[in-house]
Amino acid sequence: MDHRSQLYLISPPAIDDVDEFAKDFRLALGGGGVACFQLRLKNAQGVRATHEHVLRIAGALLPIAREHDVAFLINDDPTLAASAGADGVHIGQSDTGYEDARDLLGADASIGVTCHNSKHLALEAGEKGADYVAFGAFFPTQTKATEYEASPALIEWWVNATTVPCVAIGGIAPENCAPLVRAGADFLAVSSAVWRREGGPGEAVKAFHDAIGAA
Ligand code: 3NM
Repeated sequence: MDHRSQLYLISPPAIDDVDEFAKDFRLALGGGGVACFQLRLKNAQGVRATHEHVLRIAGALLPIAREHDVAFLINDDPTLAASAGADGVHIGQSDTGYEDARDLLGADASIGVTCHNSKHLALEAGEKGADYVAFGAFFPTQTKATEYEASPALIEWWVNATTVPCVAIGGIAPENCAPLVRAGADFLAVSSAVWRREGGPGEAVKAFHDAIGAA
């Protein structure tokens, strides 16, 4: 199969020192091959950073994403995504609905929808026009308290059934991503495996590319 998964980075759950994080961000993006970044400032209990804080961090990181031609999404809140000038939003099932998000952000925005492990939710989102559907969690993660478990078979089913891109999420690392790549995941969405990697974020992105290439 010549279809290869692309990398979708999710921010660490908290960014206190944006200048410090900007260095890591540049290391992650510097080697190329990152398609998308989602600013997700929310702890494992689901507590979100203030709008003011998110806007400040977005203001610092958005130009860096632009420099590297990386799409910049904000999680949960389309109004905040619009205020930040982001390229789109990633919405959960309990956030603003897809149609309202589209009305707010316009036809060109990228809007992705969390669908857990549900074919039904994903088909519904795809039919409405979502730019991608996200499935997870594939592996245990400390980044988010997850209620759902997804399997590579779901990805395989999805890519055979539809043309809407799918994002795999949850505990994905270079060491465990091969089954998701082989199943045909369009994107691997990853947080801790990049920002908490011992060798640093640049090495992590390279390790993902090596693993995707070898899968
Ligand atoms: N959503 P990490 S799992 C943001 O299952 C998020 O919907 C998930 O971070 C879901 O790569 C998850 O560190 C955490 O596991 C992703």
